[in-house]
Amino acid sequence: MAQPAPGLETIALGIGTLGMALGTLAFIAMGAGETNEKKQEFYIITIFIAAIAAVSYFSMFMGFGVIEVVVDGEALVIYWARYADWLFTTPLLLLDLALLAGASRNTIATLVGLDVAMIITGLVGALATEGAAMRIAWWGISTGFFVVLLYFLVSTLSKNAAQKSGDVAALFSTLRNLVIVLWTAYPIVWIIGTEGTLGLIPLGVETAAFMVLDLAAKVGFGFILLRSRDVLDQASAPS
Ligand code: RET
Repeated sequence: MAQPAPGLETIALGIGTLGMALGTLAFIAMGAGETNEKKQEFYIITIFIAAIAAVSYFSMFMGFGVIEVVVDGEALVIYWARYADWLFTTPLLLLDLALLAGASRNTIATLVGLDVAMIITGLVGALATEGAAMRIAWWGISTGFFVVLLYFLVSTLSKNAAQKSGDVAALFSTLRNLVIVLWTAYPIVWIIGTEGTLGLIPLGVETAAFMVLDLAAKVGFGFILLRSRDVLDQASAPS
C-alpha cells in the first residue's frame, strides 16, 4: 500500500533529530582530548544539551510525546515532549553562560529557578483545558518569569562577565545576545501557534519554526562557545 507523503511536521522532526544527533557527535569530537577539568565542564554540559534534544526529537518523530487537548470543543495537538527537553536543556544552556561569566552559586540558582518556573508554567498552559483565556493567562505567567530571567542576564550576569578578560566578556556578550533574540521567539511562536488557540500558523509551520529555533539555540550556541578554545582557557583560569 502506498504510504502518505510525510507532512511538514514529520520532515521538521526528522531534520531536528538529525541536526541534534550530528551536533552531539561534533561536540564530542571537539571535546575529545581536552584534559583541563574546568574546560571539560563546558563540553560535558553542551554535549548533554544536544543529546537530550536528539532523544526528544526522535521521540516526537516516532509519534511519542504528543497528546490531544480539547479546548472550547476543539482538539489541539500538543507536543509535551518539548517541555521535557526544555526543562533540562534550558537550565544547562544558562549554566554554560553562567560559568563563562563566572557567576556565583546564588545567581546560577536564581537563573535556573526562574527558567524551570517558566517551562513548567508554559507546560501547564499548553495542557490547560479550561478555555483559551486560561491558557493565555498561563502564557502570561510564564512570560513574566522569562522577563525576570532576561533581566538577570543583562544585569547580574553581564556585570560578572565584565570583570573577566576582554575575550571572555566579548564571547559572553555574543552568546547572551543570541539567547535574548532566539529565546524571545519561543513565546511568540507559542501564542501564534496551536498552543495559543489563535490558529494563526498551522502545526506543521509551528513545528518547523521550533526546529529552526532549537537547532540555533543549542547547536549554533554550542559551536560558538566550544570553538573558542583559548577563550574557554581564560574563562576557566582561576581569577
Ligand atoms: C514557553 C511558554 C510560553 C511562554 C514562554 C515560553 C518560553 C520558552 C522558552 C524556551 C526556550 C527553549 C530553548 C530550547 C533550546 O533549544 C514555554 C514557550 C516565555 C524561552 C532555548
